[in-house]
Amino acid sequence: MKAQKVRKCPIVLLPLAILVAMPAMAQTRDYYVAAEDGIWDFAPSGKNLVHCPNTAPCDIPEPWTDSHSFPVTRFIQYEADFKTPVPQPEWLGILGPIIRAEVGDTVNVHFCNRAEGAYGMHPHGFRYTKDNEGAHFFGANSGSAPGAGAEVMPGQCFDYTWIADKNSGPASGELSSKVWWYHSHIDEPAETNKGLLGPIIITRKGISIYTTFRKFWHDAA
Ligand SMILES: [Cu+2]
Repeated sequence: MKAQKVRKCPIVLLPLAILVAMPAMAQTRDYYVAAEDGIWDFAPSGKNLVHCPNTAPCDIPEPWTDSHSFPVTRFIQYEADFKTPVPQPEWLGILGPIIRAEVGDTVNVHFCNRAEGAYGMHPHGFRYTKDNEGAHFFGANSGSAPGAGAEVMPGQCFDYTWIADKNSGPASGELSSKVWWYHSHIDEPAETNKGLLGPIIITRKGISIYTTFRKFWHDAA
């Protein structure tokens, strides 16, 4: 009997081959983020889902039983028009948008302060100049004054440029991505407790092509 040869489907494999063969192109990614005051319900279900003596859910203890909404200030992502909010998954909770980059990318964060206090955006993991540090921080060794983006006054905007270099991504042997934080950094403890913080995910060079393809595959299934 003649052995049957398994034939590869060129239609399916060709795009995959192109994707795999494509060099990882460094990208410039733009994010539009505003700081805004608001009210946040910390227990929207009306139940305590976290710290229960036995099994969750349980009742919310006093003095918070009927008082679990408080003033917050948060990072809200918009489209480039700064009018249309970008929806984010509910599981992100109070956090600001996920800022994603691949090693080699440049991220421009267009930040507008629509809140009442002075705030900024300071990233961990990225490389930046002093003006793009976004932290009210005197140079540790140089004593240099805080940069231009350290403190953005109410009603003002600032464009931060952050670079994802090799050390921003995972080291060899680590998983595909590294998670960092960004947050306001004038009075850091007070501002992060108000809600002014969010995640940064930096993937290894070339990985985002795989992620894109996997998403396509997943969506098509
Ligand atoms: Cu920090």
